[in-house]
Amino acid sequence: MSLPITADAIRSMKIRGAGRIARAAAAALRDHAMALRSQDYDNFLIEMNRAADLLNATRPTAVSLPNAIHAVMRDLKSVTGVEDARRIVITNAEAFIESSEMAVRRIAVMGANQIGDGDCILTHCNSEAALACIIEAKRQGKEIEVFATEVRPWNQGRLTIEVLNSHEIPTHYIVDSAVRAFINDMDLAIAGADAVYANGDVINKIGTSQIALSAHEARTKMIIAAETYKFAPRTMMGEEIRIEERPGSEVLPDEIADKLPYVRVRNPVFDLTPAEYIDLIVTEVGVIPPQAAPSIIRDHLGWNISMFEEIFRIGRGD
Ligand code: RUB
Repeated sequence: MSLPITADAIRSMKIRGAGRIARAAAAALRDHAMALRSQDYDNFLIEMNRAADLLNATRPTAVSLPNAIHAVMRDLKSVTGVEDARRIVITNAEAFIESSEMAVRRIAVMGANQIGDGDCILTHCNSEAALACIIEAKRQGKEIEVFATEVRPWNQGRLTIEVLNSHEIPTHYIVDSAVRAFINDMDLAIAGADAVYANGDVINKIGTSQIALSAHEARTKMIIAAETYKFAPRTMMGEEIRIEERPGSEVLPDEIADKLPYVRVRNPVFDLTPAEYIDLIVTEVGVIPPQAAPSIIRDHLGWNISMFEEIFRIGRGD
């Protein structure tokens, strides 16, 4: 898929879900590097940075996107020739895609350990990582049942019930507002993540925080399945992650909204679940309490104090 087509597909949510977005961006950068004709290194860098900026601007919340772009583009300044630079992009992109797929497989096994025989599981949105845990539990022979939410306004829950159905997992499909009515029947709730803050707070599909709150009240375990590249290094410096707000027409058709001049539709796509409402985060490098997020950022995303010093130096104008 060409760069503008991939960017458009991410923006319009034809490609969606933090992991898929990250892999699509990595593949688009790889293909772009392969297609660029320039033999001039500086020009190649300018073109690649332009491509990275285009992809980065498609959706603002999933940190997997800038993390994937960083993983593909890193080391580019350590070479001086176009062919070396092209090779670095291709190698990095393929390594990222492979490790991302491997991460989901590892999360599946560790997440399945959290699921017991006979468990009833609530899931929200359509998370590849969360679903992988459920599917693995079923593959291990555990008798499980799932409650899947509808996920207004995009109805990602329909994708989820198709996946669960294809694995012959007994599933109940509920509207988002029915979560509290059923939460006492659940053994655990499991969702994915678009971003994990350094303090362990998690950003995921709108409604996740209500589920976590209900789960907390009902003493139901709340688990997040998240690859390490969903953790947000820049939150170590106190940076905030922007919650995407999409057009109101996704919630209320324009022909109705136009007749209601005093009504403004709000359509935030994600929300933030405080770490205190999350029991565990299942990553490909282990199952951690949310409070251990800084060690993931330091040890697995290579974010260290020298980077802070570099940023502070720039800040002081040295
Ligand atoms: C998708 C969403 C998913 C996370 C994790 O939102 O909130 O739960 O991205 O997904 P949208 P995954 O549909 O708006 O992209 O585990 O597949 O990376």
